[in-house]
Amino acid sequence: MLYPRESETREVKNLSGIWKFKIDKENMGLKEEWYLRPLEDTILMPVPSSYNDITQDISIRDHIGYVWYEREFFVPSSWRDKRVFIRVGSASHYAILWINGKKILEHKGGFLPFEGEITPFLEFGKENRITIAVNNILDWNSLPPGEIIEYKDPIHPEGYKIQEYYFDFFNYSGIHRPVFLYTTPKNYISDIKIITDIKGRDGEVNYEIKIEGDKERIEVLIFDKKGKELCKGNGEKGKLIIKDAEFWSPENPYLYIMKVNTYNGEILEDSYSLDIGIRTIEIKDNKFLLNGNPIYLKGFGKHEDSDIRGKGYDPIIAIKDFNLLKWINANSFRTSHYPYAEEILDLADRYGILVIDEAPCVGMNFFNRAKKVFCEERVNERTLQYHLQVMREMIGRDKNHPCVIMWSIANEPADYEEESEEYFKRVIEEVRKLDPTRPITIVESSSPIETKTAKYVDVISVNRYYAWYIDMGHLELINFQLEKELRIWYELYKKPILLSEFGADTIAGFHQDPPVMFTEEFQVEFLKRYCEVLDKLPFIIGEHVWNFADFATKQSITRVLGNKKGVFTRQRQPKASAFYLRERWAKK
Ligand code: GCB
Repeated sequence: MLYPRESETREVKNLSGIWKFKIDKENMGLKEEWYLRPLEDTILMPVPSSYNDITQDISIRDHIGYVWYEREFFVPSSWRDKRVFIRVGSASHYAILWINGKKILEHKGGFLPFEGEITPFLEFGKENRITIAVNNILDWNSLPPGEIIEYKDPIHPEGYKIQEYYFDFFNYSGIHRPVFLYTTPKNYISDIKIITDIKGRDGEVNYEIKIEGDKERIEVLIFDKKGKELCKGNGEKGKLIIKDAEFWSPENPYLYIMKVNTYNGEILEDSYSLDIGIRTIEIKDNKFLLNGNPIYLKGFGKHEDSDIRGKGYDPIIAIKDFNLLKWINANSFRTSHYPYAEEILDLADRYGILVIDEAPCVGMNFFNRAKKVFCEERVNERTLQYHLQVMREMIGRDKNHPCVIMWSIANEPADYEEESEEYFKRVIEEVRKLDPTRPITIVESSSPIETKTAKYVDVISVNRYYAWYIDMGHLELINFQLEKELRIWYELYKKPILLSEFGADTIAGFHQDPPVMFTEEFQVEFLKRYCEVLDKLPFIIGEHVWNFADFATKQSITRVLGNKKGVFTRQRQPKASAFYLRERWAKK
């Protein structure tokens, strides 16, 4: 799927802004066909944003089920002979979209875009109405999974239910990413796939173009940053060589511009431009190679999360976060625990930050292992089919970003269960088919002996919390326990290992020396000891601290106003550990 971009032949209208909004308290909207006429009794709601923290109304924050969004938009008469598309960046977690009362689209999955053509349903030269119903319910066939628990006991009122989920971030809901209208000509470029390679000092760009409609003459051009044309090709498929190329890397995130033009005779029919980075990725001798050179990953697991906006995309927070990543000398992050807005990947391409792109497969695990996850009533064949669909959508969207260096297919699933093996084997097979160029990882909380999946991946990612969840406060055990376990991982699988999570909740401004849990001193000491171990082990390819910033979670006695493992506060101010990491990563 191509991101909406303007060109000689395309126009884009951003429908982000203030929409009308209504909570469907009794979940009656579909039955009462609210989409047929303008919504009544609405309040105002920004798009993109989560709706949960925008009002003072607790029933909106904690609503389970449908909410409705609506706005008018003007379609110029000049668009009459074009195709018009609507594209929603994401709506968490299930959405139905109507234009002027006609159903156009339905989409399941809260972290990936969906789009469709709306030309026949539009009034040209007039106002049109868009209605989107968004449902935030999670079940065992959604990703992430969840379940509605209805209490049937004397201490709860009859019919009382909650949305339960087993992942550690707040189930923010709403339209989280921008909504665009865009036009294309009748015959248009619907997809571009590129794979780059390096041959000596030259860069190779292999491209594949998909056209919807009549196949016209296709021309592919590559320009340097300054707009100088470097090479040119023809046809749907081909290879272009850039002589003496600049290769994309964190130190030099050089982006070329690839422009695809289609012609009807001599007349330009469609044109689409894409930023491309030339780089290679390879796992060799237990090293992660970028452009043939070993690279050590320094960075974080992140979240799309900030005050008031929740999971709503905000360029202000996005740029601040990239500035902080650069300031702290990080070179990478994982999109824990779902694919982030494509706008974020565009920025990572430009800032030279490497990204591990993670599927929204999180919370497939119970604390109580006696309760099975992979079974007919929970994660079953339907969940698997949906997981495969999500991988197709995610790779379809992100395949051309040079910043994306690895696919993570799940975070901490119950992969100690026998049935999980077949499930993830099939996910991995699908991902390899979709993209043979990038390595695959799965993020493990299972032990090296229990996991049924580690043998199938290229890089083993391990989340560990010694001295936090295990032997709480016992900093002195970290070196012994971590080193011992990491060596076992390596001995058993002989694969490179990323420590993908390690961290300690820390309340900014809490101090005690000698350190105790929750103080800034403890977080520094904790991270230092983990790093001492990592520095000793040659098969470690990187360290991602949990988490970049404090973030919201559901309410629980183990979370005080959310998860506080951030190296930055939720307002993006540094804790003491930020200065420690900054110094360490400057030298690493
Ligand atoms: C984990 C999870 C992450 C949690 C973190 C924690 O292992 O992957 O989502 O937030 O631990 O802080 O407990």
